[in-house]
Amino acid sequence: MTTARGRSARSARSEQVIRRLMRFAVELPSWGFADSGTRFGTFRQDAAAIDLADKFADAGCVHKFTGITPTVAVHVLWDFPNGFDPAVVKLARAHGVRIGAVNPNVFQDQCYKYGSICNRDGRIRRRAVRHLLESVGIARAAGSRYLSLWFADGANYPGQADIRQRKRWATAALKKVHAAMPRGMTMLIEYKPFEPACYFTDFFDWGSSYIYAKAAGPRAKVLVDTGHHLPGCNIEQIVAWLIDENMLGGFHFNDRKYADDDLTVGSIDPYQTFRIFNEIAAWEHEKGRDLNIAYMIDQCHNIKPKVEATIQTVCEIQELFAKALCVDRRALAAARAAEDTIGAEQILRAAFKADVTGILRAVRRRLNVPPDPLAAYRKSPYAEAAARDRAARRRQLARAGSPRPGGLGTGG
Ligand code: RM4
Ligand code: MN
Ligand code: MN
Repeated sequence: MTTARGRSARSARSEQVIRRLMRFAVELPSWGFADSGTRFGTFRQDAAAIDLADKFADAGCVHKFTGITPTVAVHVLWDFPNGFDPAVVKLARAHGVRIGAVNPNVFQDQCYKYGSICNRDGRIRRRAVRHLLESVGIARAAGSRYLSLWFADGANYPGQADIRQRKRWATAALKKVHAAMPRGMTMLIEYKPFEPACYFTDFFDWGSSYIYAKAAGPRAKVLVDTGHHLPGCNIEQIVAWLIDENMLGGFHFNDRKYADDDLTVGSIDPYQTFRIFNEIAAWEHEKGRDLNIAYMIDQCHNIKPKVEATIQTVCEIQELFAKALCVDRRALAAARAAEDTIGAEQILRAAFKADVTGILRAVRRRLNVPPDPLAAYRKSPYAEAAARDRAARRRQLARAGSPRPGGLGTGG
């Protein structure tokens, strides 16, 4: 029987969930709007972003429809190929977004064949550190809070490299970079078990990132890219541990089937993303405050239209967090105390299966965005106009003889 008291308790809970979702933001990757492919080739899209202005325009469009993506992560070499111009801060603002995490690139230049900050050659290590320090400067000038580091360093064959020596070189470099960061900046250290180095990578799992971060300094944290784990890995346990150690810096969200597939969040295993959010929601419930981390997307929409795929992703992330916020924590605690395994599991499952459409609608009404952002976007003329405009500009660029701007060729 539904009592009035039950109903009002439920609506108070919903109001809390709505308020939390109003404080939830997801960061978009600039590289998610440009042409991308696999190492076997890239299929181009007319509507793909050509330059940074297009990327900001696309991100601004996603923000307009979803209301929760005010920032855009940038990749130093891809977004500022001719150096950083402070005017881009205004450019972003003109499109209704701000610059988010700054991602240096110490993996593409020929000199990094044998690594960057782990390279045997001190000159290359110093060059990589110089680029990282420049990126700190860019982040400072862009008003960004995050320096987001990913290294392709590693070895391809047993015997090739001294594992411990490389660890020490990386540590020394990170310390230097950390020392140059202004107070309000956080260093995010990402990891990935393989690729492009296929015997080992120098930043291979959360433990390695944790150890590097601890050595680098107090404002260095671990960045969990959900696609960067070996099959079967319990990612939510890693997340729970990092939260408990105050060492979780943020996420690169994506989904995967086999390896670092960079598929759309929720396309393969939405329950896993839910379980990750459940750890966050549990901590927030316990502490009574928001966990201060970066929620970022890192996906490659190789064949999907990019803005649309991004809106799909953002809505999926928001929905999965909403569901995790709906877990009945009191009932869960009681089930655990009674060693009621099935009861506890059912409480999680119930939240995962719950219909949160009403909650999301309420959030979107307050954010002044369409109740179904994806459907609204699909009806809007944005994609068609972008395709027309960008195809024409590409023809012009080709006539002027400038090479087609490259994005990420490897699937990221
Ligand atoms: C990696 C990782 C990083 C991204 C690079 C290019 O797999 O996900 O975040 O910057 O790709
Ligand atoms: Mn990533
Ligand atoms: Mn990746």
